[in-house]
Amino acid sequence: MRIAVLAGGVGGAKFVRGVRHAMPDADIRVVVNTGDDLWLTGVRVCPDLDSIMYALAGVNDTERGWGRAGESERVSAELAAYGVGWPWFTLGDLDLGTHLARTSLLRDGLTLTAATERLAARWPIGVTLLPMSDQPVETHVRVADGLVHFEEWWVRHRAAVPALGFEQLGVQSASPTPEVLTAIAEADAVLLAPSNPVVSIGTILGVPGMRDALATTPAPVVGVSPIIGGAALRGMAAECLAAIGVAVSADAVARHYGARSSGGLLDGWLVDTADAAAVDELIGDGIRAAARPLYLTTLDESAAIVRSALELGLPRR
Ligand code: FO1
Repeated sequence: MRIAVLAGGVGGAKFVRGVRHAMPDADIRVVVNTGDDLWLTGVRVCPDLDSIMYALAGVNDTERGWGRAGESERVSAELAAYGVGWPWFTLGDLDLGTHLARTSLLRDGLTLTAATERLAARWPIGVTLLPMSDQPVETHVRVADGLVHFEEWWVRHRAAVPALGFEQLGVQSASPTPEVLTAIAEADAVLLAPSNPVVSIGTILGVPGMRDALATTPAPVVGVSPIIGGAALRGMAAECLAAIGVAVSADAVARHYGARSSGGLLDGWLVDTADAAAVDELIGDGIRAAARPLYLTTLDESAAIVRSALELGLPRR
């Protein structure tokens, strides 16, 4: 079975581990958001690609949710002493190994896709990690006094500075990679991870040509709600949704993605039992909805969510 998953960082990593656990023999290709990427102190940092790679390799810091387990910060302290880089955005020593290797491969002329394949080959991660695009697309947040990189808004300001909107710098000249288009076209099922619907899934969808690929694939497209009972599971999905005027609810996000039968994305949508009341209305709107617990607590629970999404019984078109 071939499964394509659209995913962001921390939430996406947990969900993709669930996909791999539920379908260990499947060909799993993960289309990863690169909107958080940035150049910092001379190296290319790809937060969502690294969060998923480290989690699938089992070397991630499960406490912080990002970066490497057993990390040290000697180089980062030196950078801070020199006043270089972002003192509030810690690049650990092991993590810097990843960024240095990636930067070296990019400087050798590899695409981000090829560089990612080289990095991930170090571990048996069991899935294929595919950057959404090989062209840079960087999410910036419009705040009262200008534009800041997403990571500055997210990490330095903890999203406490109201976001007036989001801009993906470079998106107009970006396109999905051939590998991404093939993964979506050849999939038996396409899953939208419960990642941030604005700055993670939304950024992936914003790459010109991505929505067309999802509209034309014969595979059913099934999403998992990142909102449970009106609250975001993690991160700042609530702040992001507010910034684009979408209500913080499981059915509002489904409607934001749209029913495929009326020109949107979704064939199916999983909501948590707390939002079961929305199921009938969503079905009325052409989205095959179902309710089940959606907390990605354990690996078995994550795998059960994935199986529920795949078992929505949606035929290939
Ligand atoms: N998140 C933080 O809250 N503080 C940090 O200092 C930080 C550093 C960092 C370095 C590399 C990297 O790949 C991720 C890092 N993150 C940090 C997490 C990052 O903000 C998130 O992984 C995503 O960008 C949001 O999903």
